[in-house]
Amino acid sequence: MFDLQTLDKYKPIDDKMYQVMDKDGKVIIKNWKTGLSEDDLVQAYKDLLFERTADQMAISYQRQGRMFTYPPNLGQEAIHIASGKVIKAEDWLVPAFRELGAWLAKGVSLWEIFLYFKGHEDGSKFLNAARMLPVSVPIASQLLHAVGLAYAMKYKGEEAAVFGYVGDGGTSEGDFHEALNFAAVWDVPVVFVVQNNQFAISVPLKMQTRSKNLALKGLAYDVDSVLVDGNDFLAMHDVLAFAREHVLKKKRPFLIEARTYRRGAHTTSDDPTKYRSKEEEEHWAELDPAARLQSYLVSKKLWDPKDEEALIAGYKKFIDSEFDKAEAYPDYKLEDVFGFMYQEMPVELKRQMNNYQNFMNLEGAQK
Ligand SMILES: Cc1ncc(C[n+]2csc(CCOP(=O)(O)OP(=O)(O)O)c2C)c(N)n1
Ligand SMILES: [Mg+2]
Repeated sequence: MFDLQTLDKYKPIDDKMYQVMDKDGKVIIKNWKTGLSEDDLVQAYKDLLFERTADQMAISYQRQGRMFTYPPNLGQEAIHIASGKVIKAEDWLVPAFRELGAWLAKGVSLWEIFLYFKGHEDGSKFLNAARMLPVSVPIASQLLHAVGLAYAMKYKGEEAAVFGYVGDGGTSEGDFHEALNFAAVWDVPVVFVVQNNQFAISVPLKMQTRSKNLALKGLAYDVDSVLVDGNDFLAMHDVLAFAREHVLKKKRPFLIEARTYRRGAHTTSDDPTKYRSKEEEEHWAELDPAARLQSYLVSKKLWDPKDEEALIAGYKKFIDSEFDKAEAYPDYKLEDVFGFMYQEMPVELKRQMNNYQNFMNLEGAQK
């Protein structure tokens, strides 16, 4: 349980990090209780395994040349699965691009995600996910949209929260600071979730900021903030559930720095062996969120690792069938590349489209 007293105890200025489990999945807080049922805890672990399996297979499809690019989630799943358990249907989810498990919990279909990373914008339609924005590639720009959405909800008198995601690198962007400032000045219910995975592509955190931690950055804007172990599912769930209640009750924003590690590459175009050590990777492998949640569940006699192989085999079949759906989806039409900018296409854009069409009709151009 995380409450106001806990918030007071974990002051970002003291660089204290909220943690429920140690690296072996043992609870380290006396008299700690979770807000989740046993079934929820088991389902959370299954969801984590599903995200991890889908992630590995996505990398493999990309390596087979069947998908353009992909940003791996390995190591950060506890943040995503805890988010999925907390974010309600009426809340908005405003993603960056590395929150796969949270998107799935919101109702996005895996085949849509594959379609998007195959370069097809229809993958952002999210046919079954209400209240979720598309992936935002311009780093941190999404947080301004998150604040705008929260302001609109406040204006309409809606009681719901907005969850906006950003990376550690994103906290160096002006948009991050503008978003925090507006959220605080306008008194809007946004939960900012900073996934501090230690890197912005190849730039390590210590070259990114001189701030002791990233939760501190919220305080200057009078935004309540906390640093939490992002590889600790139980801690993440506590803090996210508290944050949702807090922003709705106080009608104020809240910032969470989730400390984690991107165990994979930045995207499938990256090679992290060029800029980080094996020792560092091994250190973080020991703090892996799946292993810790598994140990916790085993110690509570809620899980038997023997069941995992069959479960994952079933997931793989399903994931393959979702990829087949994405591959069977019709190609986009040339007009679609130009068509979504304006309600009516301006003359200049039409001219460009015609030029492009003519070019594509030249012999050999289609190659
Ligand atoms: C405004 C902007 N600048 C640069 C880039 C190129 N870029 C893509 S991802 C990335 C690093 C982001 O790091 P972080 O915010 O820590 O997120 P992570 O990739 O670690 O999840 C950069 C610089 C971009 N997409 N947008
Ligand atoms: Mg990062």
